[in-house]
Order: sequence, then C-alpha cells, then structure tokens
Amino acid sequence: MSSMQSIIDGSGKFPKPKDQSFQYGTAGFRMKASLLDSVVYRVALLASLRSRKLNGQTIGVMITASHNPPEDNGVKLVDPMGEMLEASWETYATTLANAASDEALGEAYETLSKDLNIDLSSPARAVFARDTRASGPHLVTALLEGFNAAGVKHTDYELLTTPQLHYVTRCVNTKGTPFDYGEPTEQGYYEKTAKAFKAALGGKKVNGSLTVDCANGVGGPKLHELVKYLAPASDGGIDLRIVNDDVVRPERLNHQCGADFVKTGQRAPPASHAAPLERCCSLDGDADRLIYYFIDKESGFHLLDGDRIATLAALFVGDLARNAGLGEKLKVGVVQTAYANGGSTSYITQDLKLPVTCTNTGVKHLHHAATKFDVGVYFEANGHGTVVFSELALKRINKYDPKSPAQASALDTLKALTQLINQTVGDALSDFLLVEVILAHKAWGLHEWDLTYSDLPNRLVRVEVPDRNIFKAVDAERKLENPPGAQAQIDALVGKYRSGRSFARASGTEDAVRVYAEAATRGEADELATLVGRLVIDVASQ
Ligand code: G16
Repeated sequence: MSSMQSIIDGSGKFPKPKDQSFQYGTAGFRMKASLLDSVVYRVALLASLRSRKLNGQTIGVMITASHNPPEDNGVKLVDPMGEMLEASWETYATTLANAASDEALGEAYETLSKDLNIDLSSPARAVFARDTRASGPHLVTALLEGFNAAGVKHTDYELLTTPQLHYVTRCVNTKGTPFDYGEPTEQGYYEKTAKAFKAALGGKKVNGSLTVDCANGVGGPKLHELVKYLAPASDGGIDLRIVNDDVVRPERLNHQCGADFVKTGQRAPPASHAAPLERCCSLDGDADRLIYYFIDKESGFHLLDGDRIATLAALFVGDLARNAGLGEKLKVGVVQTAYANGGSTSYITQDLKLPVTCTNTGVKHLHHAATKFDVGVYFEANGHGTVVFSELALKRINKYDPKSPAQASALDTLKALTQLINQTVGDALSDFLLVEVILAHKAWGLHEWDLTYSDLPNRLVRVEVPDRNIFKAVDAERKLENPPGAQAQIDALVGKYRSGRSFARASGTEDAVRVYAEAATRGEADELATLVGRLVIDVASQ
C-alpha cells in the first residue's frame, strides 16, 4: 500500500466534522475536545512534513488546552530548538486541518510536500506528550495513527507540562552537539533545574514557605516530582505547600483555581485558604504560566503578575551583569504586549532605563522579539514568559574572567540562571524558582517586591459575540481596524477617564473577545472595561 493510501485510509478513522473550520491560533488548535480527532491526526502529518523539511530533526507535539475548561483540548507543534512552530507553517497546519475529505487531505499533503520540496521517503521524527485532560488518551490514538500512516518515528513522553515537552524537544535535537541542552528525559529536566536552583541561590536562604496552586493540572504531579530533587528548607532548599493538585477528577482542572482564574478575577483561589501575608503563586493547567499574590489584612488582595515577574527579573539580571563587570557587554531588554500595565512599562523605561518592545499576544511573538536582545526578558501580563540569553551573551558570560570576588559571585549566579531559566518557552516551575532565587538574594518578601512600582488599576473582561473574527486588531493589537468606527468609539470612552487606556481583541484560544482597561482608580478601570465591553457587543450585533 502506498504511503498516500495509508494516509487516506488512516484519515477515514478520524473524519473531519462537516461545516467545521479550523485555525491554528495563538497556541495551536484549541476547542471542544470532541471536535479535535481529525485535527490531531492531521497535525501528525504536519509534524511529518516539518521534520522532513528540517532534515529529520525531531518535532514536538503537545496535546493540551492549558487554561481552557476541562472539556476543551488542543494541539500544537514545537520546533526543534523548543520554540513554537515557525509562523509561516501555521497556514499549512490550517490547510491540512480544513481539507474537506480524506482524499482531499491526501492531495493537500502531497501538494504541500511538492511545494515545499520535501522528500517523503526521508526520515521523520517526533516526540509528544499530553496534559491530564480526560480526552488526552483518545487524541493520542489519532496522533499515533497519523504518525504511523506518514512513517514518523515517535516517542511518547506521556504526561508532561508543556514546557517540559519543549525542553525534551530541544534536548533530543542538541544531544551530542556543542549546544547540548540536557538529558532528554523528565528526570533530566528535574536534575538540571534542581542543580541550577541550588547554584543560583549560592547559599542564600529562601525565607518562609510558598503556597503553590497547581490549577488541578499536570503541574501538580510534576511539581511533586521536582520536589524530590530539591533540598528541604532545613537544608538550604524551599518549603512548598502544594494545593489544587487533584488530577484524579479531571473536571476540577482550572476550576476556581489556576493563574488565569487569579489574574482575571483578581482574587485567590478559594481552595488555597491563603492566610494574610502568605506567599502564594498559581500555575495554569499545563504549567506554563505563573502568577504570584498575597493578601494584606488592610489593603486586600495584591497581584504580582507577569509584568511584575518581568520587572523583577530585568532588575536582577541587569544588576548581576553590572556587578559581574559585564554591564556594557550584556544589553538587557524587555518584551511586553498591550496587556502590560502602564505602570510596569514606565518603571522599566524610566527607573530601570531599559528598552521595551511591544508585540502581539502569543509567546511566539514575544520570544522572537526577545531574541533580538543579548538578554531578552519577556512576559505576558497573564504570567507566560521567560528570559532568553543569546548565543553571544552565553559566550560572554561563560568566558568572562572575573576581576574580584564580588564579580566572581555575581557571575556564578548569572551562570546558574542561564541553566535554571527554561530557554525554550515560559515555564511556571522554573519561573517560580527564579522568583524565589531573586527574593532570597534581595531578602525581599512579596510586600517589598510589590512596592517597586504602582500598577494602574485594571480590568480584563471576556465578551462573547456571535463572530469574534470581525474584530481585527493592529498596532501590536492596541487598535481595532475593523469593525470600522469601533476604535473611534473606544477612544471617545477612554478620553473620559484619567490615565485611561483600553483595547479589544479577538482571543486566539477561546471563542470570545477580550477587553482590557486601565485607569487612575479601580472604579474608573471597572467602568471603562464595562463600557468598552458593551460597545463590543453593540458593534458585533450591527
Ligand atoms: C496561550 C498563549 C499565550 C496567550 C494566551 C491567551 O496561553 O500561549 O501566549 O497569552 O494563550 O491568548 P488569547 O488571548 O489569544 O486567547 P496558554 O497558557 O493558554 O497556552
């Protein structure tokens, strides 16, 4: 049987739902899991093309819907260095996913291979993993069918966090090269992370305990594993209180917990039972986002979101580079999106005196922009982000000969950070260890961190409309180009509020429009968000 016939036959087992169109969005395909069979099968075919195009390098496939509700699922591809799929390939993903019949899929696959000059008889390889959603194992059967039909050699990593799968993908592809990223195993990830955490602490003590809300997702069991590799608090490690780590009842995933719940609702997950001043953080469903918070008896809930993590990391890395004697040689820059609080952007540009780039939402955009700096710090306000060191920066850090014990100590910490921070994508586990390292070095609690600058009160709302695709945003998603006239109406509303700013954009992961608003007071920010939300509903129904 020709391989094209196997592709058509395999597709027959996972037919495309009629009248359903698919799009590779902010983080791959994402929707109700019951609609995803054909998409996952076809993603396996895309992995075959991508791997073959890249001379048989290994492609990662992650089955997850991250922060979305339990009945959703999703799938995305990871490029060989652990980065998100190159943007130009997203249209090929969409083409395959929308081929109307099994035969049309076979043709689309063949046409793509010809157009892209791909030899279908050359080797193809993939690694894959999934989160804890109930629909995961079934979707894996579709993926395997696709791999087998297209002749892709594959390794099943079973349950992993999304960043762990990104890590493994890079490790597999760099093994035995000068860019060796580590052991391509889950254990290798824990060993590398734990070792770097210890080195980055450099004898400093983590003060007090940290409550980690795992969103009842895959981060729970994986954090329990990681803990086995970290020293206990009594021995220079960290005292963790792990909550919302129930993966036995999948319906509890992201329910009243997790980073998205905390960021959007601006309140602690009820099940965390966070006591006043307790240091708390939340991961999301696949552990690639991180949000910190604490409750103060007098002033209430305090959120330390992705903007705060970015500013803390930029401040610390900048100081370390200067103290190590590399201040002139390592240019630190920060990448944000339109959701970044205006207070954070002013702090970075005016106090830290660092450049800021603003990109579209989606880690792929931020990551790309961050690689333009020697040290690029990128975080979305929702807690998704990391710090990337360029090849040149790594060379400078690793080759530098310190001129004093103080320089040597700063340099050691900097070196350890290059190992601790996941270089492939935002990683909530390594990010919280990074935050803990910085707080330990500075002898800060969350209160001191919170005092570095003031956030403008803000509100993020989710608005459901009949067709979100009519909302077309431009200028790093800060302005609406379509529907015509909508932006002028938003501007008119914004003009009525002190320090007002607001924008609306279609979500790439949910069937909704997101509205962000900030203003001088909490009441004004809430009011502005409500008014812009109403406006979005009005223009969508015209
Ligand atoms: C994904 C992306 C993030 C993005 C988020 C929300 O996160 O990886 O970059 O910020 O979706 O995107 P949107 O506003 O377009 O729905 P996650 O954690 O859900 O994978």
